Amino acid sequence: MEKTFAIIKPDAVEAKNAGKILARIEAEGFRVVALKKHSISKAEAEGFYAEHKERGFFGSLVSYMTSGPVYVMVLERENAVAHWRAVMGATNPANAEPGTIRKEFGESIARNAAHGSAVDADAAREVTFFFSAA
Ligand code: FUP
Repeated sequence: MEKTFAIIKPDAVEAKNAGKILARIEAEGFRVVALKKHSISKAEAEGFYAEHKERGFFGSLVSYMTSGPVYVMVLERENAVAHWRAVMGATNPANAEPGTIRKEFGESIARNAAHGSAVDADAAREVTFFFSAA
């Protein structure tokens, strides 16, 4: 079994789509190992997205991620990292496959409803960023 880290982002929480996204997570066979509603601080957002700090969208990404509460989660299933990325769809909802979370719930590339770790090493780092070891 593999774990990944996921966020239901501020736009989706604000739009009351978190329940639908959680239902999809369960329908996809994930076990929700940990879940909390959390208001991300500016320092947390800057640290979490540090790899993007030189990008033009960094400031707006940080202000968006701190604009309202999110749900942070640890999800487990076989092939969890790749499967959650597939269920989320492409970063830009306009390019996401029909039926994916970002196609269904994302508003734009900046407000794209969900986050998922890109690779195993990121999942381990991102889980410990928001959760202490159980
Ligand atoms: P992803 O791994 O699919 O979340 O995508 P990235 O790591 O490339 O980007 C992280 C977040 O930065 C995206 F979810 C949204 C934001 N972003 C923008 O706002 N504009 C861009 O052009 C690219 C990414």
